[in-house]
Amino acid sequence: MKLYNFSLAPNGLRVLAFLKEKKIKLNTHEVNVRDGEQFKEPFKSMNSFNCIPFLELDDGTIITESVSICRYLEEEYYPNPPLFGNSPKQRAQIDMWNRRLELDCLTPLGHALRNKISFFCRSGFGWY
Ligand SMILES: N[C@@H](CCC(=O)N[C@@H](CS)C(=O)NCC(=O)O)C(=O)O
Repeated sequence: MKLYNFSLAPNGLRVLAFLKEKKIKLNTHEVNVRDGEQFKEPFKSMNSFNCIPFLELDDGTIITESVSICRYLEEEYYPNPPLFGNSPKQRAQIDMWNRRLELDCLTPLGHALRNKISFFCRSGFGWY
């Protein structure tokens, strides 16, 4: 199993914070998204969304999305401490805050940065 990540990227940091909290050491490969490595092989064939983080399982399965990666690791290998909740109520509350953070905060912020800040446009993050 190998994690493809860029430790300076916000979603990469989400996974790194999760790993640190759980004291998990994973085989990791840095993909420098500032240099556009996500658009080059072998990464673009591994993850057609051209972004990090993504997790490659031993059977070749690719899991993208930071929260899905963390959830998989917790459920399959590292249940303690349980960071996704212990009961239906806790799981619902954790899911609720994750969705609020992503839909109302991170996504609009990401679009604004990508399209308005020249640094991100120049470095290949821009969509236009
Ligand atoms: N929803 C995805 C977002 C992934 C994402 O936007 N990753 C950024 C780094 S934080 C990326 O790889 N950007 C490169 C690009 O857009 O070209 C997740 O949580 O994993």
